[in-house]
Amino acid sequence: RILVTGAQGQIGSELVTMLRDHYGTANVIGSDIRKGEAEEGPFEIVDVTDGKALYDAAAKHNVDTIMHLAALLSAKAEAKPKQAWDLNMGGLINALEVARERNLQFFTPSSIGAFGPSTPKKGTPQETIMRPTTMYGVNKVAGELLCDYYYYRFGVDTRGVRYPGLISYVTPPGGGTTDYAVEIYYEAMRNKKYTSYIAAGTYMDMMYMPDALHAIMKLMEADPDKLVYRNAYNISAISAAPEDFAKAIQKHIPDFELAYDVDPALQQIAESWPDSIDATAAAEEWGFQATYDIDTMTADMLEKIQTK
Ligand code: VAH
Repeated sequence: RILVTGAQGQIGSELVTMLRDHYGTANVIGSDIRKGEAEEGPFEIVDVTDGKALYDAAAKHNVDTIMHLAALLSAKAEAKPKQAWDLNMGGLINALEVARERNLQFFTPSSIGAFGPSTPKKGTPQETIMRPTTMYGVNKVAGELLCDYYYYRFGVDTRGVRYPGLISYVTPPGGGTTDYAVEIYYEAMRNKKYTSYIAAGTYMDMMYMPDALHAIMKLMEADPDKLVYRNAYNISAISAAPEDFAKAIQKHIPDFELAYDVDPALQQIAESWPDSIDATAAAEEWGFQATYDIDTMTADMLEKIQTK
């Protein structure tokens, strides 16, 4: 039985659905600071900065796994760094404490945002320099170290992946630097035009949500003896800049136009992150593989947004 925090978020909302399809609705408990209207299965209103509330939710449903997704993403975290620290680190240590006290398996994502300007940008290694220049990145590096600590010190089975920018059509993302890559599809459908706040030629790792969710399943079901890194694995699928999305969209909407109005703060964040990271360790240790490339993702995104 699994407790998912951040169940109303971009990843959490689809993760709950996928887990319920896999393990049965009654076995997946969603939780977030507020309840969505269309909640089908078990749900608890939990503020993850309240450790007791988190413990009580895990105990009430007698879960054996916590998947901790509640967090502030990079752009929002840069606007409100102290609140980001309190939620991202306070929530994480509360969730790890519950996992320790109740002997739960644990998943939380890191991000390409854990890397900084001094990190090699192309083929970023699994083990490399990590001196991020954003509060979000500081939270992700500290989070990785904290999760490894709970594994080595207390034997908590913690596992994580470093997510690229995630693209999805179910729940609009909030506050991410990479979210231009989601907005562009909606604007392409609505107006056949999008003005990007990230400059041309700015490469970042990206991934379609189905691959992101599949990676969690693969990692959590992997043989623990094969896991060297645990927190957290580089994974990626696509390395793209805004013009690459435009080219892929124009195959479906030929007169789609991309314009630029660069946001200096978000551009600075994007430039501090890698262009393409190396995911060999994940492939070797637990069989990670992405299935969507920018063309198959674009076809699916446009089709799903059209029906939405
Ligand atoms: C963000 N989408 O932009 C998230 C993610 C790598 C980017 O961490 O903050």
